[in-house]
Amino acid sequence: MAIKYTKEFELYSYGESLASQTARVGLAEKGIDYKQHRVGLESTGEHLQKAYKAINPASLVPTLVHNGEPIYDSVKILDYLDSFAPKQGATLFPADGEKNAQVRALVKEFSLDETVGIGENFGTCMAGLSTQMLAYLLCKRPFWTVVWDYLTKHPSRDRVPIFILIRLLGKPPGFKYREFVSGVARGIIFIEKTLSHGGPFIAGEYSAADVLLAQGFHRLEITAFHKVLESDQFPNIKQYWPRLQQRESYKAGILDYEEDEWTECKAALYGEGENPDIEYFWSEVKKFNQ
Ligand SMILES: N[C@@H](CCC(=O)N[C@@H](CS)C(=O)NCC(=O)O)C(=O)O
Repeated sequence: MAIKYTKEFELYSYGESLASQTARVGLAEKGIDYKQHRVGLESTGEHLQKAYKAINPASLVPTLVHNGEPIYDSVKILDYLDSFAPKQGATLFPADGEKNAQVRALVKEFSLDETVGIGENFGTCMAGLSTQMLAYLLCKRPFWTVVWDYLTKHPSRDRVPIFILIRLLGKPPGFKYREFVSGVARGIIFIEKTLSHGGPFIAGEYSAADVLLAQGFHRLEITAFHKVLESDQFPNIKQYWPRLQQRESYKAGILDYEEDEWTECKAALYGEGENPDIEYFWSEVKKFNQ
């Protein structure tokens, strides 16, 4: 189905969505210019309305539209961009078979891969960390409006009960949140160990796996786990994170799209402090390191 367009590449995305950040960092790394269409998520439910469903029937962001043809899923978008412009900008998926397999394995671990359950890889645990923020944003809308919208318009049956529950409670259930924190602790230890190869990026050379970690680490900052990235317990990460931040794509794909409602939400939930579950994070690190 062709979608109306005025520019060769158009992206439908939301500022602080992890998958949207992946697509925008990828576009920046490939040096591809595009027109951005903002699609509101939890605080407005714009993604559940007919206009966006006509572009993406799954009601998810991002959607890349290339000459009117939609490409869904942030990792597929990275793949598409790399094949479209193999010689332009960074190589996201290396040509060498062994390296390529290594990058793809890392990408599977760090992405919002729908073939794994929520909380079963680092990417979906990072998304889980955001549920405190998502609850805050959902609470901007009346309870019954959220229930109606999600029950009648959200195509993902797995996600509907989660959104309704966090809207009802005004926050994620504590035990569930801790499962995500635990998954992130495990992931951080894995990343630290992987980086001990001594190369500048997670697979040695820059790749799609670094695109995913740029948004993942940015999310750790937003959810007030920022001290994890500065800790002497993770010396490799401490050097690696500034390297990602120094890339132009970090500004172009992430910082330039910060949402005011997330800035407000971060201040309301965490102020200048750390995440209330930070001690639990460190206790999980200690447990896994024993
Ligand atoms: N595997 C997909 C996941 C897309 C996804 O889950 N996007 C989230 C934002 S990061 C979304 O649209 N959430 C809205 C919702 O589920 O209601 C991708 O990587 O693009």
